[in-house]
Amino acid sequence: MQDKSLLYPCESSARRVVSLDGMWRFAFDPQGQGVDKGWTMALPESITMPVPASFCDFFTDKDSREYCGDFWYETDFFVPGEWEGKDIAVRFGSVTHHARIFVNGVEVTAHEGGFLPFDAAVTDIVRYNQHNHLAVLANNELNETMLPAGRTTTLSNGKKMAMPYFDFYNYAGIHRPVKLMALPKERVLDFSVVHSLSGTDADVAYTVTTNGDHAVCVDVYDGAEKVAHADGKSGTLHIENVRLWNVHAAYLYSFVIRITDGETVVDEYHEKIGIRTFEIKDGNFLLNGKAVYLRGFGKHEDADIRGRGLDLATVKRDYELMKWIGANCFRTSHYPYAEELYQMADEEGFLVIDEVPAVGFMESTMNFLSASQGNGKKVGWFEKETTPQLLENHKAALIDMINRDKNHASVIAWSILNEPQCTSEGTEAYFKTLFDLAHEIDPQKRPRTYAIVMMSLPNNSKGQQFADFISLNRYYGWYVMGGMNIVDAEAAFRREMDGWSMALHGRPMIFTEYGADTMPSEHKLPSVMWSQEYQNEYLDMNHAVFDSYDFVKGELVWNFADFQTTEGIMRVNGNKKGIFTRQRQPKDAAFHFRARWTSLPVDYKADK
Ligand code: BDP
Repeated sequence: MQDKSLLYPCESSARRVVSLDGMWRFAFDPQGQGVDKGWTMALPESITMPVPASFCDFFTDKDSREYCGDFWYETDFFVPGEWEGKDIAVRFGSVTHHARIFVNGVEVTAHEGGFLPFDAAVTDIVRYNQHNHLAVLANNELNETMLPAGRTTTLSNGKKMAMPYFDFYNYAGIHRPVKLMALPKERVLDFSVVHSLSGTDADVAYTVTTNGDHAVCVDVYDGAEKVAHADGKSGTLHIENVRLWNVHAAYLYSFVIRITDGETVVDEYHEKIGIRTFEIKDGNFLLNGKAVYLRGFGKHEDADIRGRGLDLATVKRDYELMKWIGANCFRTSHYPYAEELYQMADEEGFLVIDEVPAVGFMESTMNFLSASQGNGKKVGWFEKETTPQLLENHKAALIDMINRDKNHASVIAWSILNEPQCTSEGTEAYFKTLFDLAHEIDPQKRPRTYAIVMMSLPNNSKGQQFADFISLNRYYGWYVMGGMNIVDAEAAFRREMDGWSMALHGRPMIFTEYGADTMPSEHKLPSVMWSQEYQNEYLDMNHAVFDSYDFVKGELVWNFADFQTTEGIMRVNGNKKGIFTRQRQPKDAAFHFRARWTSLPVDYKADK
């Protein structure tokens, strides 16, 4: 199967999907000897390992939890005889960070990047009506051409250690569902939709890509009722009296794409799609033509025990909490999340800023975890020997993210980097390539942004002119002038905002990060930093600043919940800036946000 497709697996009259999730077998391979020793066919010694999950937090010894290098997963899967004549593929939601896939001992594919899906074509290798062997050789080392960026060091005992340039734990493993698929030889590879509204009706311009020449048609259903039909690989679907997708009031239509040969259905693909428009106009975010003020979080895929592995129970709890608190938006900091999260956002009416894993693009000066260990250096990130390769990897991840997520109503914008070092000469060329690419491949031409680090100001941020809206990560009153100094922090913050007001040229600004580490155990009157009282004072100051600048059109606090990081003197078993604990219970600040976000009008500051 040559034809790459990032479509989410679906069952239909022409397609079969079987989950391969469950208890697999697992082994570390610190010497990198597995391939030579035939581990592709069977692991000589293995332990059990659940899929999907990070392997790290199951272990009770530190060497295993912190393991860095090659590791293997294996399982068996059965291929039904009635699938003969179809194309067979194994689809991984994600494997972090590098993966080589072997079926019955034969290498079928390899993939770079730990946060996006890929397929392994196995049609010519599988044995029908029999069990087949599936092995995954993965690796979690970091380097500077990767997204996310970091490096790998070797300790005096010979063991490797990951040195992330980013502030989240380097969880690794098979993080997302694994599926076995039987697909028709001639099939839908991709499709896209672009919505426009006229009065009470909608026009959905669509394009379908297939690997054949047979006829294509698209039907749209509202429940059981067919509401639109069009023939051809591209065209327009007209929906009368459309029920639009909206914030906290989602509505999804069922799109069915068919390839037909006379009366015979060759392929059939289903997807639920919300119809809405999203644009920036006159400094506002407009959803279906109406202004919306963004409120919500920067998040992580992170939870006890399973690490970064997809856990639908945690996903459900997170959405319930986000509804309770009055949020309407989140950023997938700092990587594209599992597809199931965007499906939930579509169902629940949340707005998503989708971020590619371009994080750690700064030589450790801002990465205090590393800098605090004496590794801080100042060089331009986009003038390094590694930059050309990094750019290639960045482009590949951006293309796959946009292609994967482009039809979600919930996805309103692309975040192309988080906190890059963007003051040096190479920045502009690097940024331009990626911002142009995002525009070129997204049929809906969603706005593009990147999260701008502290000290990157309007006069020294070389990439900011490419952003359709400005996203700031700011920590006035935490990293900068915290505690009693918060008065000066506010004054400095306002000075910076005055500077930005001259550089926006009509673009809206949002905060993609602001927050204060807070131990749920600590209360103190009057406050001290790290206490719950200080978190609220910090938020009051920040919100007062946001409220006095009309061009601020959104606030995404850092972070939804406490999350695991590398150990270090700046972190107490993880980052504690959560508004909820890692176990998803509220800190005092959660009630603070609930009061604010449920009372701010949907279109707060719209007429300003
Ligand atoms: C920013 C990063 C984020 C960190 C956060 C923090 O974008 O990943 O977790 O600061 O320090 O620099 O809490």
